[in-house]
Amino acid sequence: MSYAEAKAKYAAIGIDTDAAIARLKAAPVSLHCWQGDDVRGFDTDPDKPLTGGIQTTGNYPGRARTPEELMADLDLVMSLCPGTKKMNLHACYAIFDEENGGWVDRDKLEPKHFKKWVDFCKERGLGCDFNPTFFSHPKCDPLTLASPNEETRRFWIDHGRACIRISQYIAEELGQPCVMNIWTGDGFKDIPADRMGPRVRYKESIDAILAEPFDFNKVKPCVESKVFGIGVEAYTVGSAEFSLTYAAANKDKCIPLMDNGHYHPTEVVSDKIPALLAFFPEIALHITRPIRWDSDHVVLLDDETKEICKEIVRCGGLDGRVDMALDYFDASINRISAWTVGFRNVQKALLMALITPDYSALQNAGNWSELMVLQEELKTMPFGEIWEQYCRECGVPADGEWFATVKQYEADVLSQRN
Ligand code: RNT
Ligand code: ZN
Repeated sequence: MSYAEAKAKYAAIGIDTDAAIARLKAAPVSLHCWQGDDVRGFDTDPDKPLTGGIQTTGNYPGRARTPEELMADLDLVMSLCPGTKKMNLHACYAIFDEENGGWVDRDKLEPKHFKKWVDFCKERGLGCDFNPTFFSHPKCDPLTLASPNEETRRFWIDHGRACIRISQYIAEELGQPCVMNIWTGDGFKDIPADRMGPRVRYKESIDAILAEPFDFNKVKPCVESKVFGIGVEAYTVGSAEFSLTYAAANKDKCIPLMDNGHYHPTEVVSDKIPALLAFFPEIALHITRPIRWDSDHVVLLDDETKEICKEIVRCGGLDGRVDMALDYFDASINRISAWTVGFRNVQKALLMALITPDYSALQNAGNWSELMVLQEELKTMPFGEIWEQYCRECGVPADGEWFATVKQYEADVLSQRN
C-alpha cells in the first residue's frame, strides 16, 4: 500500500495524516544523554557503583567514555530518529578542561562547565533540559537533600542552586525553556524510626534550591516522585504524595514530574496525566519501561506507551502542557540501538495518537458498543505507511533500514573502545 492509499483510509475516518505528521515534527522529545554510558558521567570515578536506588545491568562493549564519544554516539542516534529532539543532560556530564580551570565538585559547578554542551546543541539547533545529580557521589551519606547532617544537606542544596543557574544559562543560550528535574534516591532499606524528619528536611532543601533566582518561563524546575528503589525498599522520602503536594503548593515555581517506572505495578501513568492536568498547567514525564520494578528497560511500542501518548495528545500535551523526556538505561545491548528503538517508539506512539479519531462523543452518549468496535478496528489501520512517510519527510531511515548502520558503527567505532 502507498502513503496516498493509507492517507485516504484515514481520511475516511476523519483524520488528516499530513496534519498529524506536521504536528509531530514540531513536538520536542528529550533524549537522555545517560543511555550512552550507563549513567556514569564525567565528574567522578567512572568505575564507582551507581547509587541512589538505580542500577544498570549488563556490560555490552562500547560505552562512551568521553564527552567526544558520547557526542558522536548522540549524533548517530539523532540521525536515525525522526522528530524534534531536545538534549537532556545530568550535572555529572560537566566537561572539565584546562580552559575552564579543571575539575570542581558538584556544589561549585558553573555554566562554563556546560559550554561545550551548549555549543553542541547550538550547532544542531537543539534545546536542552538539565538535571542536578544527587547520586553516585561520596557526599551521599547516603541521603542528600533529606540528610540529618547539615554539611551534607548544605552541599546538595548548593549543588541544586548551581544547577538552577546552569539551567538559566542553557535556556538563555538556546532560546528554549530548560526543564530542570530534581530527583534524589533518598530513602531507607528498612523500617525507619522517623518518617517525618527526612520529609521536612527534603521540603526545606527544595525550598532553599528554588530560592535561587530564576525566570520560570525559562527554567522549569520539576520534582520527580518514586515508590522505592533497590536498597531503599522500605521508605522513599520523595514519595508520590510528597512530590505532588510540593508541586501543588509551589505552582509558581515548580511542576510535577511522573516517571512511569515509579509506581506500583498496577498503577498507570496514562491515567494520571489527565488527573494532574486538571490542576496543573504543565507537567513533565519520564518515559521508561519498568519490568516488575523501576528497571529502566528500553521503551517498546507497548500498550501503556501508546496509552501515555494518547493521553498526552488528547490532553493538549503537545501544546506546551507536557514536557516529554526518555529515561532508561540498558547496558546489556548495543546502546545506540537501545536509544534509537526507544526514541522511535515514542515517536510511533505519538503519531498513532495523532491519527486516532476523537471518540469522546460516543462516550458521552453512552455508546460503548460502537466505541469498542471503532477502537478495536483502529488497530488494523495501515499505520506503517504513515510512519514511513513521517520518516521519509524527516530524512531518517524507515524501519528495516537503520540497524545495519548501527552494526557498522559497532564494528568501526564501538568495538575499538575497550
Ligand atoms: C531514577 C529516576 C531518575 C533517573 C535519572 C538518571 O529512578 O528515574 O530520573 O533515572 O535522573
Ligand atoms: Zn526518571
